[in-house]
Amino acid sequence: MAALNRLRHLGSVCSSRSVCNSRSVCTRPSEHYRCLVLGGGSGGITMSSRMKRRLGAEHVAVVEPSEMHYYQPIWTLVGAGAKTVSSSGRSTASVVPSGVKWIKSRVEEINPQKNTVRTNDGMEISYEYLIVALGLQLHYEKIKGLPEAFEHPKIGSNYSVQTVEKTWRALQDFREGNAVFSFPNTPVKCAGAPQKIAYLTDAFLRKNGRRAQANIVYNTSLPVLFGVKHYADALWDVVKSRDITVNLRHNLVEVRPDKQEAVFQNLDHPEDLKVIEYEMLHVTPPMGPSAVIKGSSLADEAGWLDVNKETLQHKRFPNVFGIGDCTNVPTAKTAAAVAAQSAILDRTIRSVLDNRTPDTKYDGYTSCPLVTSYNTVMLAEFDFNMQPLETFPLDQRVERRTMYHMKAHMMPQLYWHGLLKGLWGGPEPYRKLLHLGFK
Ligand code: FAD
Ligand code: UQ1
Repeated sequence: MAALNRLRHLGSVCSSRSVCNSRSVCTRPSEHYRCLVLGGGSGGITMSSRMKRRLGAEHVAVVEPSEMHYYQPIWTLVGAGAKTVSSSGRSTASVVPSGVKWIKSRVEEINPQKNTVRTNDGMEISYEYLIVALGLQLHYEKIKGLPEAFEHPKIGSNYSVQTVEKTWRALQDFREGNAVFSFPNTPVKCAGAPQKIAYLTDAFLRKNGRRAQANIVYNTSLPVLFGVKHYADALWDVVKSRDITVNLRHNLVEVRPDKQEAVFQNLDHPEDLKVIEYEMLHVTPPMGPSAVIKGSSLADEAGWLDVNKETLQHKRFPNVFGIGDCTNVPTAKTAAAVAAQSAILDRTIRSVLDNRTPDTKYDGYTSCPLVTSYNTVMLAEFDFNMQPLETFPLDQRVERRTMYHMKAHMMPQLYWHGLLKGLWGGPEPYRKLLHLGFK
């Protein structure tokens, strides 16, 4: 139940930092930093490290309410039993760069006209430069029956730390019937993850001699299997060879855990509702912009942080910048994109500090290691135009063991010791080097 409440109230952490004098007059402490970073996830910690190098640790603060920082990309493997959830987390205290101030609060309001931010415990923090890295919000509650249905067995979701182990439980308990996977009708982070767990389920059931008793169904709201045709074509071969049923334009709208039923709406014929009985259900929740950004003048019409897609500088407030899932940068939302964006944003901010117009040009680099079994990955890498932008001079549509090794063993090290320390800005230099002499 505690886990459920956390899912319902992602964000209602509350404490009081008010200072009261002897006459019980309460004042709200205020602080000022040259650079204030909102959110201590992948983008926030990475930029805190880079800003510490640029400005000095004492001039940087990061606002983040969570005690723990998670490496979310590994949750795909946690849901399939190949990694433990504990291996995905470290304390926030250990990842905030030394000397940088960690403000353990939740941002409630951003006021870019006054260059201030207000937190849930009543602090007002002013800044010279603001970096917004608040990620996105999960909306399990937008599916009827959720999040309560997570109290029941046979249902899980790799998208939250509270539910990822439930996917593994459901997979182990699978005996006979439908294994059903969903993809919502909203932007999502790591758009490959909803289908990766379907491939891992296939591989697990084959390994355990139960595949013949299973009907694997991947229902996606999208009109395509994957947004980049180059990889989508190869993925269609994968689903065919694994005997996975794919239904496009099918959106999960209700879960009935008592009957083990999932209800999907056909988005092309909204009156058409299909009920499917499940033996295992993996839910990818609807996602949306951070409520704090949506409620501020920093948002675009849809609620995402409104930045220039090449420089990552805010379109109306030149001392405000954004990185990662919270922005309206039109590329797939991934940690790989955060890596490439961090190098760009560092250069943009250097230009602003030097009083020069930023001339940085982010190309939209993003990557999705498509796990297709317990030892293979198809490494998708692409740009704003949904064109492949591949690091290795190989046909990356091929499922490879080396790429699985990279995803499962090398990427976590690169994340904790490279990206978060501000030392990894994406593979562009290596791509250029490796493609010397190739077309
Ligand atoms: P986050 O890392 O989510 O950080 C946002 C931070 O903001 C959080 O720490 C949060 O607590 C904090 N916050 C939120 N609201 C407030 C507030 N009001 N005040 C203060 N702080 C707040 N990416 C890849 O590159 N490759 C992959 O293979 C991959 N697989 C994935 C698989 C899964 C199952 C998932 C869930 C994600 C995957 N990703 C992958 C995506 C990747 O994890 C995200 O794109 C990345 O973490 C985005 O970084 P971010 O800083 O924008 O957001
Ligand atoms: C990457 O840079 C990155 O960020 C650390 C990821 O997130 C976990 C990735 O999944 C990938 C694939 C990259 C890109 C790196 C290489 C070496 C292709």
